Amino acid sequence: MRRAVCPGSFDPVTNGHLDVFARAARLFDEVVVAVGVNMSKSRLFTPDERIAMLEEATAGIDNLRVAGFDGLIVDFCHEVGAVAIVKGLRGAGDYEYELPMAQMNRHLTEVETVFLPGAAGSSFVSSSLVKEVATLGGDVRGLVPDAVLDQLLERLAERRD
Ligand code: COD
Repeated sequence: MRRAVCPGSFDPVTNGHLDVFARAARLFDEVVVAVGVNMSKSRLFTPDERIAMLEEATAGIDNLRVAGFDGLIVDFCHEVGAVAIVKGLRGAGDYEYELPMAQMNRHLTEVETVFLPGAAGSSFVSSSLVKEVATLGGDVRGLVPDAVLDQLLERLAERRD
């Protein structure tokens, strides 16, 4: 069984993330989407809310499950028996950010990182930009699953009240 982990904050999950999950699920026997904390980012949704949104959005992928994790991603990989971390690369900026993490994770363990190029149609999409545009009243339909869009607009409305 070749198992891979797709880690991220997913605050919230976007269609760019979902594209990476679907492709990882075709390459590996099982994919675990791991919801973690990025200490340099502020969050809009709790880990439980993000996990629930991911579970709904990935329900159609049979060999994928969603879990939360604390601590080092390589420790989580060992816990679930994963041989690889799969990440999407949208461009040079992602590569600069991701390469040292991949090298550090390889330094710490034997876990490899596999990079998948972001799909041309969704490489401009990030959770941060989706939140910023939606906060300022822009239309982010089609960039996140419909159920996520509803929860995003609801959360932003609560924050405005
Ligand atoms: N298309 C393709 N890929 C995309 C897209 C898109 N449109 N949007 C995002 N991605 C990719 C990102 O490049 C990233 O690889 C992944 O999806 C997740 O993105 P985010 O933004 O949800 O997640 P991050 O980058 O905030 O997550 C960071 C982690 C939580 C994974 C990281 O901080 C981590 O591993 N933390 C655990 C602690 C640890 O082990 N630290 C040491 C690391 S060496």
